[in-house]
Amino acid sequence: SLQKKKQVLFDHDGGVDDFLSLILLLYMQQVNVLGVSITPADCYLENALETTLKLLSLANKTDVEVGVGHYHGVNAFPADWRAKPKILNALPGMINIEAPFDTAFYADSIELIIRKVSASPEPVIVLLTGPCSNLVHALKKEPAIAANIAEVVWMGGAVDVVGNVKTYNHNGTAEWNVFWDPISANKLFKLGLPVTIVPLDATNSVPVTFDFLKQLALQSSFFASDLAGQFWATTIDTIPSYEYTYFMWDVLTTSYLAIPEAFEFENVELDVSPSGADAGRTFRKPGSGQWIKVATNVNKAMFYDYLLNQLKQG
Ligand code: AGV
Ligand code: CA
Repeated sequence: SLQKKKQVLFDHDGGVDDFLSLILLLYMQQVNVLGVSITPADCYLENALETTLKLLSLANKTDVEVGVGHYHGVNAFPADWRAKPKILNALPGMINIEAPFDTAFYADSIELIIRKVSASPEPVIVLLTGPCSNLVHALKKEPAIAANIAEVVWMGGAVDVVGNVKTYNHNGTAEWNVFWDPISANKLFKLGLPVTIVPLDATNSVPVTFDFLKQLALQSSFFASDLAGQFWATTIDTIPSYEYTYFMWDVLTTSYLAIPEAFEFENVELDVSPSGADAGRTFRKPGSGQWIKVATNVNKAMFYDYLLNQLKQG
């Protein structure tokens, strides 16, 4: 089409749905991926780098530069969650792809974000499917890049619903991406950037169901559908040990770039608790002037249809 492509910088944190988001993003017609940055939050950096490089290779997009984050948030993810995506690199569709995943070869995330946002002739959409630390640190180091950010799109928060953090000394009100580095999240909302969040309020309505996986399996002659089905299958053991269901958290957030019309939003003055028993809680704070565009609902049929269609690749 004649419409200009959206220039997107993607920072993910190596969870299974972060990689499903990367697959989706790499095949999105309306998007040009400027770079991919990894936050070592819901992953171990080496594994996540390897998976990222393999997926870029499979999509014939090895020209997309990758950056690695070295900052660690104050509230670590459980080690078994972080180790989980290691299995992705051993799947039949992934194991034989060469990927030089020595982290020393790759740019630091903060440097990558500053360089890519500064160099883009068009304002950039920064898509975050993990904590927001790399972006906030980049903005601190080089505040001028704010002028070339069109929108920050972030999977994070739980506004009017219960959070998903269940750990010691916490009251359960926070979502994990915010909780990992609540200080950066607190800063992000104070910067006056156009921020759109897709919180648990919206993602709770899109679980990864067996019905969806069965439909996906029926189109597994497409390579992307086959691979995505294998990725999702690796998440099944999280049921019901910690939470009842794995959700389309990051995948829904990424889909917003292509099907914004499927979403309902509310503009909310929002704040983040930086510490304490509710660290990482995203809460309404009228009068704060911290206006955030919050996804509150999604047209489920439109979303699942879009997803199934986009995975008909290869
Ligand atoms: O809180 C949702 C975020 C998303 O970015 N992540 C997973 C998604 O990538 C943390 C998370 C919450 N529950 C989880 C998570 C679970 N059961 N397993 C792994 N990660
Ligand atoms: Ca994630």
